[in-house]
Amino acid sequence: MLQLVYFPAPGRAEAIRIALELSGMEWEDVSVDGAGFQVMKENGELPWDMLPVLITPEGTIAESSAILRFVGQAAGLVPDDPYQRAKADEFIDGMGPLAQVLDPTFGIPEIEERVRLRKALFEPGGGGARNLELLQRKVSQSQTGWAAGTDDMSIADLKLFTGLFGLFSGNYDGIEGDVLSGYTGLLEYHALVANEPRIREHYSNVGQDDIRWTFLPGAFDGRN
Ligand SMILES: N[C@@H](CCC(=O)N[C@@H](CS)C(=O)NCC(=O)O)C(=O)O
Repeated sequence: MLQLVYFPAPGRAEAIRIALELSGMEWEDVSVDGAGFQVMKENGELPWDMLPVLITPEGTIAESSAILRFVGQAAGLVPDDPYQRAKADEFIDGMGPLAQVLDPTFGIPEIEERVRLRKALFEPGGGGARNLELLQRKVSQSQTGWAAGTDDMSIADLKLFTGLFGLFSGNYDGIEGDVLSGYTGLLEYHALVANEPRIREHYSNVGQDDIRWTFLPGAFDGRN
């Protein structure tokens, strides 16, 4: 039995959750709050003092991308071809700056200041907008439509789909879904992944009021 431990949000665990579901392996989704996180940290249960971690019979794996590669293999989402596998890895590693774009805003206690800084991130020239433009360029250059140009959907797509569109769920004050209306290439990519049969099935019980609404087909239609 595998246990994925994270906070009760999609965040850095969501791509892993999809891959675990698609892998058919037995696993448990374990949610902890801030206090639970502190306990794990103080007990030395977190290899890099952070979540998510995957607890396996052999030991604990940390770092969301490493866990994704591990479970993605079992889900058939790691390309067999070495070049394609390297391109998927390249894409995942290249997404680092997107994951970090909000990090400096989390420690800001005043909501007005947090909202102001986050809105600025997605205005022209902001760090968030630069990441969106880069990612849009990457997906538009793909010959197959999949993020890393692989023949089929790969772990890079799970990482991009959840990591990018999850930012616009409303969970992060100041980041609204209408930001994406100017990024038609990213919205086309959203449609490709959200309508992929395995992804569609995975989110089939999710409603519009769920935090995961951003992963549903047509989620951003008419939001401008
Ligand atoms: N590079 C790590 C980053 C993990 C990370 O930033 N985790 C955050 C939650 S998304 C965390 O554990 N924060 C708690 C803290 O640092 O106090 C990964 O991708 O797994």
